[in-house]
Amino acid sequence: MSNLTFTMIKPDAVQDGHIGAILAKINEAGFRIKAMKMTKLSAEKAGQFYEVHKERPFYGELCAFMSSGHIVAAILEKENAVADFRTLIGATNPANAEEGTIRKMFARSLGENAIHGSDSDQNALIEGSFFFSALEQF
Ligand code: IDP
Ligand code: MG
Repeated sequence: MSNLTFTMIKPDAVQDGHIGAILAKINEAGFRIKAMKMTKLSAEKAGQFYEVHKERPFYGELCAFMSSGHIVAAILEKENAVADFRTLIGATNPANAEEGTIRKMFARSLGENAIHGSDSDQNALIEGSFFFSALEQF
């Protein structure tokens, strides 16, 4: 099992001024930041990142949203990183997310839900290398 996951603070949470509060929760939960940058996805790059969802009805909306503003991308390290981070961020729809989770606290809606977390060890590596070269990982 890998001890890495990948996250993005999404454009809604960046625009709403939640970068600091979200990073504090990530730190408090025991994750170490292995790589981090603020950047902006083109619509094409967002489409590549979310290619796995391209047949879903919300794909166009998702790519437009994810390229609408700045994001903060990071690789995080912790024992059991993927599962523990999914617990920390909460359900995809903030209406269904547990109290105290990042999505419950900071998301606007199902689509604009504040934060991404990888769903498997394999995807964590693929997603991390989408944003960061080996030289940018510490
Ligand atoms: P996840 O981010 O919790 O893993 P996924 O099912 O992988 O959820 O969906 C990826 C992203 O697509 C979600 O985080 C959300 O931003 C968006 N999304 C998912 N379902 C919908 C929907 O029904 N309408 C609009 N956007 C959605
Ligand atoms: Mg997902």
